[in-house]
Amino acid sequence: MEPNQFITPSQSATVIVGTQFGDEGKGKLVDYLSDKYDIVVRYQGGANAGHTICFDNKTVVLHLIPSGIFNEGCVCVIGNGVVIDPVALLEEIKKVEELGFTVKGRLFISHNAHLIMPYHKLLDSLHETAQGDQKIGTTGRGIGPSYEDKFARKGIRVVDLLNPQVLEEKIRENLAAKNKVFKNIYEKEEVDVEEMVREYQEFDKIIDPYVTNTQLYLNRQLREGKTVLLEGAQGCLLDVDHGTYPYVTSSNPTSGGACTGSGIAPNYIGKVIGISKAYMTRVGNGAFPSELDDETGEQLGRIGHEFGATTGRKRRCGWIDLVALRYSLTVNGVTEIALTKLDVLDTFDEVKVCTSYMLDGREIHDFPTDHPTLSRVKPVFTTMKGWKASNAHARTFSDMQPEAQNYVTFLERELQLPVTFISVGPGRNETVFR
Ligand code: 2SA
Ligand code: GDP
Ligand code: MG
Repeated sequence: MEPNQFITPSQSATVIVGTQFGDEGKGKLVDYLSDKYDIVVRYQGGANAGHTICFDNKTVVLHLIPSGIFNEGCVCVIGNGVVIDPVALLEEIKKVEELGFTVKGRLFISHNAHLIMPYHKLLDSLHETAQGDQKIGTTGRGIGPSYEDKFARKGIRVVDLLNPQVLEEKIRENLAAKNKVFKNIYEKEEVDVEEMVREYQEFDKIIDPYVTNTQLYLNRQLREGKTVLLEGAQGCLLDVDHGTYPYVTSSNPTSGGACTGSGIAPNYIGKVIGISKAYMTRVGNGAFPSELDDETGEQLGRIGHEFGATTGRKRRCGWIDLVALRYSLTVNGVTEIALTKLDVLDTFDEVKVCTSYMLDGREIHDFPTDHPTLSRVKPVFTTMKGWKASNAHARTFSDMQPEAQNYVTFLERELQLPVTFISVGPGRNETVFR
């Protein structure tokens, strides 16, 4: 082979990663950017995610299907790193089709993705109840127990749905073990194995048209010059390795997870867009240094409609935390920032930014990832003048209120990265693109 025939990876894959505790507005950003990409891929998590997209006076929440599905020119892929509840997936396919969009031929599911079975959801809720005050505050969608089985090498995968015999064996084997737990530990009734085998064998023909070897498909498409957008779920601070463990989800939302969860080779990744709210929220338990347990926090939640897109739970609110963000930008190799929900700050007299923490009388600038230490830090805030006016109609940076511009440039200076996308409302067009 001549040297000029060697293949140079194109770096035409972009990752969108949540830099906080999730719900930064990934659905909106992915939907907005998807017309610039050929393929959109979900790479981790499952139906715990709730990604909201607002277009044509409609608000749609997606849990599993990538947020590029409302752009007909875009192919969507659910990667091997996602845990799929087939019942939830089929419901979602139906919902998207009812909205008038084509799904067949545009959605591909990795044959290697693991399944969420009904016993995973049951275990999720039993574990949580048993933990009492120490509970994680999961979404109850069976995420943790499904990933547990994956890593214990007992999981049932999408490909198994296509082989009735293998599927039956795996269900029997898994349920025999789980039923012991239900009966002996939780004193619950056993789950009926025959019924589950019958129910899950029926997915075979329905799911078959969507299943493919997505690892090979994606790498081949990239090699042929196609562009790929990787859509993270949750956020860096919920990452099982890099987040506020144990108050995390059971996967890797960080940009590294984009490769393991899709099979895309790392040298295809060019940009990593880190998405952050102009303030901060968390749903579920765990430390949150810049949390506002007062009327200001309530106000942020009220104006920002901060309720879980999957469970409807109230989200905790606080000011933006640059200690956490700097850590997150580093761990993810973020190359540019997308700032969302700036409009939520429109009515505040002043806006605060957490720039460091106090720990045992010392000022620190590095984010402690061990939870007991993080729980003890106290935020140090810089106060900025609010803009007290709407930016909803701004489409360029210069259209924005001067104090809002100041806020953005302050963040850029502190974080040493450009803010290239500013969202000033939930709608597709309510966006300043720089
Ligand atoms: P799980 O269910 O095992 O992944 O829960 C573990 C922790 O991860 C958090 N988590 C989330 N945090 C923010 N948003 C998520 N999606 C939904 C949304 C949440 C909802 O879009 O609003 O509706 O409640 C999400 N998914 C998981 C979870 O709260 C636990 O802290
Ligand atoms: P995701 O999980 O990161 O996709 O975010 P969610 O959909 O869970 O939560 C984000 C919420 O904020 C959704 O209700 C969006 O419609 C909404 N949203 C996104 N961007 C903006 C914005 O710039 N302003 C306002 N007011 N709402 C926004
Ligand atoms: Mg969400």
